[in-house]
Amino acid sequence: MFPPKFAWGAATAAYQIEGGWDSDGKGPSIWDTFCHKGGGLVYEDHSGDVTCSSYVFWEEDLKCIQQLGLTHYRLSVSWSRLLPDGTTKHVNQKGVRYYNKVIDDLLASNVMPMVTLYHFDLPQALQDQGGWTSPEMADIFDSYACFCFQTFGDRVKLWITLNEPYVCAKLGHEDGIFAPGIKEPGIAAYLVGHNMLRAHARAWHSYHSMYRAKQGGAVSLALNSDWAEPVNPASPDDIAATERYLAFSLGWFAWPVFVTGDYPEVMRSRVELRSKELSCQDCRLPAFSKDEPSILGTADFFALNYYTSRRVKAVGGLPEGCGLKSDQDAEAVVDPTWPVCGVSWLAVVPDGLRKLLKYIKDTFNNPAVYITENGFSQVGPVVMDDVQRCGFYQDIIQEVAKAIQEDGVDVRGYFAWSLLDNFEWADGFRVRFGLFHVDFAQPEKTRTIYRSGREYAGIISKYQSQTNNSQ
Ligand code: PNW
Repeated sequence: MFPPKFAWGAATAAYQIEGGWDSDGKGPSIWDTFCHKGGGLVYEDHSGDVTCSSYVFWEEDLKCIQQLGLTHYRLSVSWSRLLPDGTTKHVNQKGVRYYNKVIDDLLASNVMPMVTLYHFDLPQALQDQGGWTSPEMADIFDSYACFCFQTFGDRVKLWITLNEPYVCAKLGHEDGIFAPGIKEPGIAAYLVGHNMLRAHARAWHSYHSMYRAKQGGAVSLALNSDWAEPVNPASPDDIAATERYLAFSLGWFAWPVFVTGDYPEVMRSRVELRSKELSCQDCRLPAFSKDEPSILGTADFFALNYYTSRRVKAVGGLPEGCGLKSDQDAEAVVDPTWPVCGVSWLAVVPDGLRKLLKYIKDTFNNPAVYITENGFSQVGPVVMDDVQRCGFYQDIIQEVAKAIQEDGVDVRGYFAWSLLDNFEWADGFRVRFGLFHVDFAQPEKTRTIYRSGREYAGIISKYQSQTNNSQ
């Protein structure tokens, strides 16, 4: 059983589904630039230029949402579609009109929108001024967030400021495999993470002081985390490495917001130590200023993106080559023999979600939790009759039920990733996460429900009718 007001949702992100990359006055984002560079940064140089054309075919998406019987839909708004140069100096009214229609159509269908302000697509004009490595970004993001609260907040009651700051920092600025493609191991990522936390906090404080009383919504940031267990549960070194692994991923962002207002102690001490060992000028992990609004307490709920679990072991000594990477600071590595399905990084471990939810309850003072993303991908030939994914959704939703009933975790909602097959970042269209198949070869981008989509619709209607009957 699920609580009566449980949110049954699916999620998407603007760059991954909208297309219309330069339509109607939209400014370019860092993903437009990254994809247009070519040279194999993205699988077969795919791009989000057109993708599902949701900018044109929003009403088709709405039909999919209705067909699934969703109570909630998580979408992101494209910053550079609303504010082409990233600042409120110039507002693109056609962008405003588009999202107004999306929001109004959802509400008219009795579907609650959850809106993400930033899902990896920074306006290129802001990247040209240093992007997230610049401390100015906190103020600039705050202005953008206030613009969105002001414009859409009469109808939107669930807000996510930033999606997966970990992925932006690490994949975007350390590994360089996501836009903006910067490879500055161990320095830029910490700086970016820091400015993203400052930006998020600024926006939360603005909502809290200027909009909450009138609009009555809730604001958080979506944090991705794997669940992690030691390779050898009897090894104190592996146990400690597993704790470090979690501290350097989820803890990096969750500790400042939910626990202390600062990074996990083990993260601070390890980065300091290794900075000394590697003769770095300064510690690399920035300090929060006492003169700025606090980071602690700036989330009204816990938003979790969960995909997979890892077995972790300790590594001793400094690895060869560039030793500054944040995962090398953690001195914890993932066991490469852990089985994966679908995309290379996704091992299907449904009970990892239950364990992670319990960990979140115990570590972060029993917050209300929304699972803002969870899903399983298809690679290779299209399988409409995707029984494996039907089993996946059955199993994982069962684990969420157990977390609620047996572990007492306050889970408020579950959002499947994703409503549609879409542009899966560096993997292009090779990897399909949708509950609906999208025919990218057709100009109409025809959406067709997978068997797993029908399965999810069935799960939703089953639980919805149970709660309705018991009321
Ligand atoms: C999330 N990794 O990103 C994003 O929020 C979605 O936009 C994305 O489509 C979804 O997960 C599926 O990948 C991630 O490489 C991207 O570990 C990459 C990783 C994790 C999350």
